[in-house]
Amino acid sequence: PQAIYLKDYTPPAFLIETVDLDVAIETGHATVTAALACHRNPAAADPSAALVLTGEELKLETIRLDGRLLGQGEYALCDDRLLIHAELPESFTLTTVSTINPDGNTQLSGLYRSKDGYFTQCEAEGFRRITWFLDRPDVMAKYTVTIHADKAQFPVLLGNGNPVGAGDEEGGRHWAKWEDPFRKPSYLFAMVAAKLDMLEDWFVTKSGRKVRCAVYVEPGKLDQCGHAMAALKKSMKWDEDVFGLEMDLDHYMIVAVGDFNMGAMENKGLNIFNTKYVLARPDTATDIDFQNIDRVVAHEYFHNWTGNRVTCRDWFQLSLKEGLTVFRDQQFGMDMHSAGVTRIQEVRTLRTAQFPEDAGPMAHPIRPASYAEINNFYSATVYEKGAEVIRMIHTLIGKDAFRKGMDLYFARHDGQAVTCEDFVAAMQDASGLDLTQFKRWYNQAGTPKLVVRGAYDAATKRFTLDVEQLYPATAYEKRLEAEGKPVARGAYHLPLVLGLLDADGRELPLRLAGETSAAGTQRVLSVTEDRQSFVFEDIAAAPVPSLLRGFSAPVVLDYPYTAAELTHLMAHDSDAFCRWEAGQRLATDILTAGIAAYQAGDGDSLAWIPTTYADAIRALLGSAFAPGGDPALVAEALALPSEVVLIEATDGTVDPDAIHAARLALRRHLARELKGPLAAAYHELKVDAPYSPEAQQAGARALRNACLGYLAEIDDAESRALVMTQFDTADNMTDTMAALAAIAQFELAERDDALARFLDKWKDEALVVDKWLMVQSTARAADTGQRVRALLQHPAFDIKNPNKVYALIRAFCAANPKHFHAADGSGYAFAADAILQLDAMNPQVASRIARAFDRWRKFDTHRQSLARVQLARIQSQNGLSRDVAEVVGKALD
Ligand code: B3K
Ligand code: ZN
Repeated sequence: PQAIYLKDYTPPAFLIETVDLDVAIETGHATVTAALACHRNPAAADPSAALVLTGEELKLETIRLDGRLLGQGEYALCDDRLLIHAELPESFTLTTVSTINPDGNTQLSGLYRSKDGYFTQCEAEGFRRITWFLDRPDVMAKYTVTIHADKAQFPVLLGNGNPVGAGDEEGGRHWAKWEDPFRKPSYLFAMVAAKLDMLEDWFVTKSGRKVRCAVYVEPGKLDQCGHAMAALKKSMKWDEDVFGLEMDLDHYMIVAVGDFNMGAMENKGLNIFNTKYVLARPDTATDIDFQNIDRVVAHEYFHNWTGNRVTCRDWFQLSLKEGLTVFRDQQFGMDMHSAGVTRIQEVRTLRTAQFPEDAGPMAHPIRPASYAEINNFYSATVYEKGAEVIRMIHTLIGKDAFRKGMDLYFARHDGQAVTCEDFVAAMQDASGLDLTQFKRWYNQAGTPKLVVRGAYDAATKRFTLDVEQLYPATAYEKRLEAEGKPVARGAYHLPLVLGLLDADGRELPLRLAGETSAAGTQRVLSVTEDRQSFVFEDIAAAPVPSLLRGFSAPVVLDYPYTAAELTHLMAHDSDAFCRWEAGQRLATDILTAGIAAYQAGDGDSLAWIPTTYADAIRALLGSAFAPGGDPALVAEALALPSEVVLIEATDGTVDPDAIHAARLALRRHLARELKGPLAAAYHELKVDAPYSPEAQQAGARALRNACLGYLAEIDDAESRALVMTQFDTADNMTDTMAALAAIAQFELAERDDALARFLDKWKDEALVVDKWLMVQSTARAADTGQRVRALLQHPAFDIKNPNKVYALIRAFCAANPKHFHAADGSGYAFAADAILQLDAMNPQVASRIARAFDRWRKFDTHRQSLARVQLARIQSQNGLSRDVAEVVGKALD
């Protein structure tokens, strides 16, 4: 597919002042009339450029210029473009009438049918599937929309902004008109015509305006939207308190739909959400689901300022709104739940999804210089690493300067479509810190490695840290180089937050060479050079450095910690992330030895497990019950690095079987060694209060279920009985799923019985059925591959529904490496079959599955040849979408 380049950006030749849409939904089709008030853009490069509108899968009926019907010859249709040949005045109204087919729209982009009615998704380029338009974010207009539909079938008609009229029409139909007072890019347009129930509430803003908040859901599900509503009101309050940002509309609506490609969408005043991020009841949703709802509701709400009021000039700038908004929802999460746990979970996400992306064929900086299909760049890099980049600015300039920078950004750019440079300039001007070098984070791909070495000199009482950055070129730079568009690379500017611990675990006062007195026990070092040294004075004895606190930069840290030092940090570090990280590092070192042992045929001897390891974990478990202990943090620490993380941590060829075997053996070893304390903790942590998803209860459940997971590894009658009892008696979905996930590993009759009972109970709750699918697709049981294939035919599965596809197919391919990378190639063939089938109906979903092949070159030559066959088979498919073609093409490059 053809790549497009950031450097080719030019301003649009025309601008659109107002858009007046009329959408009549009939059986089998919809008629869209669009009146666009246009004028030439004074900033256009070519003042005589032609007007070219974009449209996709539209049937053009008529076109008028200031009311005059245009004849043949006065316009031309070519591919997805509508070219106006007629002479154009400085400003004019262009009115098109087109027919579209929302019922046949399986891509779920544009206007489409779902069970309860019609919904839209316009980001990134879906508006062109509704009408002819200048479908690019730097064209901002005021919109009105009039919707007509059958009244009995689709009683709820919604648009952005305020309702300004409604009425009945003949034939049992009705209409409603909505007007959005704010200028916006087309990707933020939304409309809904459906049968839905509504929960209503009110929020009074800090300046005293009353905002109507409404959550619309499938009829009968009102008892599942209270949490989303509460999350919305908390978000509104938080954004006022922390950033001074107030809701600007009288209506804020959230509509939940079961068929949705991603999580949710921030359309102005009319968010459309995947049901997964709205619906929740204690018996249907887990603690994590409740937390995710908080975060996604907050994220979409925060976009109202970071994304909607100030938007992106072009799609290369996507991280301008996404990185910043993820950062904001992360801060919200840290304030609402446990800050440490939240940060740890984010780092885990980054390592599971973003580090592999940076190391694979789809590597790109948070602001890519080129892409073929923009939908492929709603990536972990743009979102999660984008948020890390914002966080680094926050760390480098501090919270107060950051807030000033935000204020300046809005003062300068409210109502505009801007670039990442504009954001960084506001931060630089507000803080006075030169961010020129920092901007490399926007242009360079790859995860830098920070090689740090410490040296203590007893004679001078100095501790010296030598820091070196490594940032070799990635697939991204290599490709641009080959295309003759090389990217300059250089050292990053990053904050290295650290402390030093003495032998008793106390934090040492820190005085850097050249300073007259010590300032605190934690410092933010500004790393800017390829190699740099930092000297700490007055250090009485060799310290243990606590490095990269709070994960202060998205890098791989290379420091030669000994097992004793790691255990010391696990026990004493004041930084929750560093305590967790020390445990992960210790486990990774042990597992690396275990993997080698399994490859050498000696894994089962367990000689690779240090005798002291179980003691360290015993102490860790005990710390949850000590004064000030935090069960939620201990639960995080008890989780060994996942197989996916271990794959990334492997230097050289990955052996997924050895990784699986070593990790499982270590879990079983801990379960046997710590059976008593695990069982005691399990009983002690039982929550007696009525269910609430708040952090303290959720933390207790998390640790209790982590203990259950370990105990289940013992796999004897006693542990199986414990798991079955929890499954049978749990009164909330968190505990039910924890038990079911353990049961799904058993290859016993109990498993099939439990799965059948679960499905029978929940077959009418689509989101719970997704859990049922996923617990099977991620199981380690030997027959998982066959079972997943069989489930494709199960009535509970539906390939047209993205949530079902993600639960069964994507989870298998992305979160079950042992089976996806099966040595017989069955996992690869399964994925390729699914990708080809999906591509014909929903390229965005197909392309996400295709990303499972990203790391195929890290495996042995046998697996590589099996993967290559499947990738080539996909690539040779006729009519392959641009989405999948880009992913597969880059994988094979
Ligand atoms: N902005 C949307 C994502 C749109 C994805 C288009 N393929 C959700 C979000 O980030 O809030
Ligand atoms: Zn977003």
